[in-house]
Amino acid sequence: MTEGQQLPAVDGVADVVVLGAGPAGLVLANLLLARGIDCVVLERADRDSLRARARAGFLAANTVRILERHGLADGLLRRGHTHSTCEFRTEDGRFRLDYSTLGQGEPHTVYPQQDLVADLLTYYQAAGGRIRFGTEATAVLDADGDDPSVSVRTAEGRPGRWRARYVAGCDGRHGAGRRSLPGHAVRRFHRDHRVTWLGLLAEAPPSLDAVGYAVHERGFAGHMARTSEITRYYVQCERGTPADAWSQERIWDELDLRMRAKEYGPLRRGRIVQRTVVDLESDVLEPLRHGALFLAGDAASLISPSAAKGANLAVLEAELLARALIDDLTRGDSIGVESYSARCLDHIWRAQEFSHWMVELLHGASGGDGDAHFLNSMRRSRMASLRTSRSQQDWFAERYVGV
Ligand code: RFL
Repeated sequence: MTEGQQLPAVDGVADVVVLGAGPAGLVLANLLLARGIDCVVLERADRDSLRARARAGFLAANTVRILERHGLADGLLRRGHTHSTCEFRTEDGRFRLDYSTLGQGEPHTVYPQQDLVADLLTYYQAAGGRIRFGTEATAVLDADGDDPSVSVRTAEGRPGRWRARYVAGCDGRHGAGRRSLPGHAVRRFHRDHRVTWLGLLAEAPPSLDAVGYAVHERGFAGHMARTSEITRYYVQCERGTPADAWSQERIWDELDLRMRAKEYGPLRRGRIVQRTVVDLESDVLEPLRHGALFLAGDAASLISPSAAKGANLAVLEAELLARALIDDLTRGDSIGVESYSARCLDHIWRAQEFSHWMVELLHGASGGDGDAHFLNSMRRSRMASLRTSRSQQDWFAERYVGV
C-alpha cells in the first residue's frame, strides 16, 4: 500500500501544511520537499477524482520554464504540444495572429491540467512526500498567533488537527484558506463580468490548428485544442442556464453558427463528455498573507478563463512562495515571506488587466447593459485595431503568453 492510499491520519504536525493538491499546492509541495522541508498536503478529494478534473490546458512558456527548472516537466515536454496561433472570427471577417513571432511572444504548451496534476503527484509521492487524500481543511486557526494549526475533517467525518509553522492556502476560491482570513486583515476586490460560458469537452479532434475566438451576435464561441482526440469548446449562454439545458445537437448547431462553419469550414463533431457553467468573474485578495497563512493560486485570486491565466499564475506564485518559505525555514531569511504578497500582486493585477481586456474584446453587450450599440461598437473597434495595428499585435502577443 502506498502512502497516498493509507487511511488518512487525522492529527499531525509539519513545518508547512499545504491545503489543496491542485497545480499551486503540488508545485509548492514538490519544491519544498526537494529542499528537505517537512511538509504535508491535505486534499479534500480522493486521488482518482483529482486526476480526472479537466480544466486548464494552455501553459505559458514561463510556466514550462519553472517546471523544467525544478525537474517537473518531463510529462508535458513528452506529451504536450506547442501552440502559437489564434484565429478571430467576427462579422468583419477572420484573421490570424501567430503570437510567437510578434513582440515578446512565445508559444504555449498545450497539456491538460489533470495530466499535469497527475505528473506532479507522481513526482511528489516518488520522492516520499506526504499527502492525505479525503481530508478537508475546515479552518486555519491562530494564523497570527503562536500556535497556527489547521482543523480537518476526513471523508468518514473524523475531525482532527494539523499543527504547522506555516500554512499554504492553495485550496481554491471556496477553500478554508480564504475562509479563515479575518475581514479586518484582508480585502477582496471582486468583478463580475456579467458573462457566462458553457465550457464543454468534446470527444472530437480539434477542428482548426489555432485557438478559435468567434464573436457573433448570438454570443461568443471558442475552440481550444486539448489532445488529438479531445477539444474544448465554449459557448456563451444566458446567466443561470443549467449545464444540461442544451441538447448535444443544439450545442453543435450554435457552435457551427457562431464559428461561421459555413464560411470557414465544418467543425468535427463528437460526444460532449463534460459540461461546466462558468460565470466569468475575477477577484483579488489583498494582502495574500495573514500571519502564518499564505494564499496562492485561485485562493489568492480568481481570474476569468478568458485569457487562460489561472493555472499559470498558480505555478508562478507557488515557486515564489516555495523560495520564500525555504529561505525562512533553512536560513532564517524572512525577506521573501515579507515581500511575497506584493510580488504576487504585481503579477496578478497585470494578468487581471489583460484578462479583463480579453473579456471586452470577445463579448458585446450582455447581461442587460443599457447602451448595446455603444458597447458593441467599442468591441468592434478594439478587434479592428488588433487586426490592423502591428504595435497592438505586439502588445497582445506579449500579454497573451506572459504571466
Ligand atoms: P485548484 O486547481 O482548484 O486546486 C485546489 C485544490 O484544493 C482542493 N480543496 C481542498 N482541499 C482540502 N481542504 C479544503 N477545504 C479544500 N477545498 C478545495 C480541491 O479539491 C483542489 O484539488 O486550484 P489551484 O491549484 O490554485 O489552480 C488553479 C487552476 O486550477 C485554475 O486557475 C485554472 O484551471 C483556470 N483555468 C485555466 N488556467 C490556465 O492557466 N489556462 C487555461 O487554459 C485554463 N482553462 C481554467 C480553464 C478554469 C476553468 N474553470 C473550470 C473555471 C478552463 C476552465 C473551464
